[in-house]
Amino acid sequence: MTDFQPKPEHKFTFGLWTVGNTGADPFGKAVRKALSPVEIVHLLAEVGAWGVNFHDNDLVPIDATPAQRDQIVKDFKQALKDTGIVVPMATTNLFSDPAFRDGAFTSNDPKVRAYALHKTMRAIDLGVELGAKTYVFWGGREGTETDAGKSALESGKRFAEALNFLCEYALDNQYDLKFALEAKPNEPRGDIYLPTTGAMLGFIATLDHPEMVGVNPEMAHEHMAGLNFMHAVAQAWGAGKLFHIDLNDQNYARYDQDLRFGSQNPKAAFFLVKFLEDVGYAGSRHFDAHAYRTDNLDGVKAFARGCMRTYLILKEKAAQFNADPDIQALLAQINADDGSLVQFSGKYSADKAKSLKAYEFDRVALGQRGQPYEQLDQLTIDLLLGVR
Ligand code: DIG
Ligand code: MN
Ligand code: MN
Repeated sequence: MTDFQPKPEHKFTFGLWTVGNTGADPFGKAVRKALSPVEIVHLLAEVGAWGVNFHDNDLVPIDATPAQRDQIVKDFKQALKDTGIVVPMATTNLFSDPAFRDGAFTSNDPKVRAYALHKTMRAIDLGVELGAKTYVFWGGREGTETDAGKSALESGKRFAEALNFLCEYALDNQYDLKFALEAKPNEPRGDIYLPTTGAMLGFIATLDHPEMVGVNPEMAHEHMAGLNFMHAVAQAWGAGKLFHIDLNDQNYARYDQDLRFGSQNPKAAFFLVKFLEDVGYAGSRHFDAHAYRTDNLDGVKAFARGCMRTYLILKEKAAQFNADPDIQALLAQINADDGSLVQFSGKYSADKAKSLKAYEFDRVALGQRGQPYEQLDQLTIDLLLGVR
C-alpha cells in the first residue's frame, strides 16, 4: 500500500492566497491570523508541497514602497532557497483594488485599461524574476451586472488587444513564459466574459500569438457552470492547450466554494485524476482552494495535506482501474469492433462517401446492442469505496 506522502515529482502547488486564506467571507471578517509569504513557504514545505504560486499583491502589497518591495522579494527568495520550494506560476490581482471595480482589460475607462497593462507587465517581471514559467489570467471583474453599459463585442476586442500586447511584451523581453487563461461563469461579477474553458479555447484562436496561450481550467468554475470538469480538461488537452490546472472541489449549485480537492465529488475527482495520469500530464497539480472558515491553522495544514493525499489515493485507484481484469474485460467488450466497416473510417474520399451512402445498414440490429455501463460503473464504485 502506498503511503500517499507528497513528493516533489508529484508537482503539488498552492497559491499564497490558498493556505494564506484567513477565513474572511462576504458575511464575516477574518478568523485566522494572516501569514507572511515567508511563513506560507515554510508551511508548504512542512506539508510536503513542491511549489508556491502568487498574485503580485499576495507577495508585494499594492502600496509597498520600492524599498519594501525589494526587502519582501529578498526575504521570499531566501525562504525559497531555505526550503527548496519553487515558483512555477504567477498571476496578477486585477480584481481586488477599487480601480478594477468595472473590470481591468475590459473596463469602459481607458485609464483603467492602461493601468491594468502597466500592473500586469510589472507583475510578469516579478513572476519571471522568481522563476515562473506559466502566467495565469483570471478575469474576475471582466463582466457585467447589466449589459446596458458595456458592449460584449467591444469587451472581447479589448481583452484580445490586452493579451496581444502582453504576448508581445513577453516576446520582446525573451521571457520563457506561457499564458494560461482561467474561466469562471460568475462571481464576483453577475456574468463574467468567457465563462468556461471551452469559451476560452475559442477565444485563444482569435489572438495574434495563439501558440503562447493556453488554459488554466478550474474544477469549481466548470462545476459552477454545471459542466463536467474532466470533459473540459480533455478538450483542452486534445487542443494542446492544458498549460496549467486549478484543482479543488465544488457543489454544483453553489457560489465558488474552492473546497479541498475530492471532498465534494470524489467520483468526478477520480475521473479527472485518471485522465491526467493516463495522458501523462506533466504540469503542476495546483490546489486553488482553502480551508473551511471553521478551522484554525492546524485545519489549514490538514486541508493542504488532504488535497495532496486525496490526489495520491485517486492516482492509485486509477492504476487499480487500469489493472483490474474485470473492468478491462468490460472495456474490451464495450469497445469491440469486428472491423466490418473499417473501410468507412478515417479521412474523406469521394469513393468512400459514395459507397457509404450506398451501404445497407440494419438499423434495427444497431439499436439492439446494449452496453454494460451499469456493471462497469458499479465496479468503479466498488473500487472507489474500497471493496475491490
Ligand atoms: C481564482 O480561482 C483565480 C485567482 O485566484 C487566480 O487569479 C487564479 C490562479 O489560480 N485562480
Ligand atoms: Mn475558484
Ligand atoms: Mn483558480
